[in-house]
Amino acid sequence: VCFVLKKGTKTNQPFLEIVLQTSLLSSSGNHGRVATVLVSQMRNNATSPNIKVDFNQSTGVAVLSMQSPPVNSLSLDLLTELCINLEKLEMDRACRGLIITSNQPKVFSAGLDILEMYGKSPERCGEFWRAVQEMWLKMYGSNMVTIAAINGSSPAGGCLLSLTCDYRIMVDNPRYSIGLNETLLGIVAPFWFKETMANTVGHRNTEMALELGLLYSPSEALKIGLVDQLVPQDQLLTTATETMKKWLAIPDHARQITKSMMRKPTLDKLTSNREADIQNFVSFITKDSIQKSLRMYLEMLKKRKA
Ligand code: CO8
Repeated sequence: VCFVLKKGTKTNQPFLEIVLQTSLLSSSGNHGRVATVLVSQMRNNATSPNIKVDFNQSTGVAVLSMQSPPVNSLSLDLLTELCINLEKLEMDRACRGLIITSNQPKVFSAGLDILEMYGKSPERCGEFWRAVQEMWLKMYGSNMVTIAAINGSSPAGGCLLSLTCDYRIMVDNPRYSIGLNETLLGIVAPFWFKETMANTVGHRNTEMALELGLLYSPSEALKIGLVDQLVPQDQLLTTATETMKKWLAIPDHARQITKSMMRKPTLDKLTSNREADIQNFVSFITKDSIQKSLRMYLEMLKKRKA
């Protein structure tokens, strides 16, 4: 079934679900979780617990909203749902564009769920990291036109998620920030985070940003090209929709081949090193000193709130 069905193949819902189940089970080994999410998706075609998808058949554009309170932190559950929905859209011939945004106030995504990396077994950490890789591979390698409509803060993994898109539009509110701030947590952004950033803002900006764990205001982010456009909150989705029209006016095959030419070298590096990258992550994140740094960061977040 996997070989027969591709994006562009006419298919029906049950068939599509079989493909998704096959591919996700083989990559995550997470049988119970995937099965649960699939069952809930079959009940409600457009919404899973932490993700809402509005697909407009006439424009060919889907709006995917993350709705995982309080801050859309990328937990294993959210990542799994994200991957399932992305795969579903990718395989739907009618879907040519994807706008990704947040239904949470003030936050696009707080990045990877720190609780998934703190006090967890090596096996669980490995499972989590595979899901992070899967999300990145699907987003960065997507054939769809992808636009991030960033309506709140977007640190670390949240920034990475928006960097995987073809175009980024951010709400112009100085209280929001975006950047790869991993070093502030005492952890190190892996090579594919770094390359996604460098492919967008260049080597020098990335070097400074990553070493210092910089979080940029929207206007600073615009200045270095980390985002492409700033808009007031109430114009975010209309601007994203208008921008999408421009991108969709380009013939799909020419745009897709060009995108692949730009991104393939980076994608290939992770694809051919996935297992080693998981091993690196697990041995790094489970070190006592790194666990201590994460605990201190979590405590800092709590104190800041109080
Ligand atoms: N993971 C888990 N919980 C989180 C996270 C997170 N990333 N971010 C916030 N929370 C929790 C808070 O602790 C708080 O919990 P509680 O209600 O129990 O006290 C709750 O979410 C709400 O948070 P805030 O009160 O801080 O919400 P605000 O609206 O005031 O602020 C922010 C929102 C700006 C997003 C703020 O929460 C924040 O700065 N969060 C931290 C973001 C961050 O630093 N993320 C980095 C994650 S690491 C990552 O993505 C890449 C890791 C790569 C690993 C590589 C290793 C090799």
